[in-house]
Amino acid sequence: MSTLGEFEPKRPDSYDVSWCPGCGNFPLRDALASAFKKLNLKPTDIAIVSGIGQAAKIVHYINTHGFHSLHGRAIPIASALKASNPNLVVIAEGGDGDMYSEGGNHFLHGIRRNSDITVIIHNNQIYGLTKGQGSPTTMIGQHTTTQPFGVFEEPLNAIALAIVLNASFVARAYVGNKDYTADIIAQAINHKGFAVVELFQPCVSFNKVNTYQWYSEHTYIMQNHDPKNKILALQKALENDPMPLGVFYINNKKTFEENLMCYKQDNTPLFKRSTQIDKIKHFIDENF
Ligand SMILES: Cc1ncc(C[n+]2csc(CCOP(=O)(O)OP(=O)(O)O)c2C)c(N)n1
Ligand code: SF4
Repeated sequence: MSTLGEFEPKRPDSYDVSWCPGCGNFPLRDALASAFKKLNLKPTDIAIVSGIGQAAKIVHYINTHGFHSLHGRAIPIASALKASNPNLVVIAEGGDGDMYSEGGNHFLHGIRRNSDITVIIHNNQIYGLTKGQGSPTTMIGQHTTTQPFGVFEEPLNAIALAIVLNASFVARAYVGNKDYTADIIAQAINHKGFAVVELFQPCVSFNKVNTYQWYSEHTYIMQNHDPKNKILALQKALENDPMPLGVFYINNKKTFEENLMCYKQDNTPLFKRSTQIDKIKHFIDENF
């Protein structure tokens, strides 16, 4: 049995967490650790890859393997990690800016590739780390540091987008409900394929509109929803107010790793195989 304590970061007592008091990243981190415990995972079973931003700092605040990478680049790095070691539980994390803007391209093509990874988006509907600019999910009309007259661009509906792209697993939760969030994360990790999990995560410092109370009043948990029905999933994803929470869509299909030629006859993880440097050198000498 694993315990929650195992996921506490191994740091001296004086170590400071730089998230603001009350930030929604705290309950999100607790829910993540609870999901690991629920699945009886050990810290060394898991690798979290993050981009850049407040959300992306999570790798420092939870005890697993961690890779704090570049803005918007968590998904390709996580995909490579999973391809190299399919036995690891691989999670990519970042904010709504990181995943949908700077990393938007990787979000689209990651869904198409279908690596067996879980992608967790901390959606606070604002750029937190850089102090409150409008992000791809900021609501129309909201006044921000860079949109003082109000946002006029259409917010991105990433849940609907993921469903349209035939993502393997698409879910959403709100971190104000930690147990439910932990349950959704656990389902996503258990799912074989690219699992998109968008988590509403209040930013108490720079988003004074989408507060804890706002999310409580503007979301609801879907009951008796059939996640195998794509049209129904899309209909649910298009509901604006209140916004549904739960597993919208499940589409079981072969993963990237299952499709890779190198694993067809030999399931030894790539990172354990010897590098045949002479063959590579010979190939380059012969062909270039
Ligand atoms: C390529 C690049 N563009 C911009 C930045 C500056 N930058 C750092 S974090 C960030 C926004 C992060 O917002 P989000 O991903 O929503 O995460 P949050 O901080 O809200 O958790 C930006 C624009 C950067 N580091 N690299
Ligand atoms: S700025 Fe917002 S997202 Fe960042 S730590 Fe503070 S409350 Fe959290």
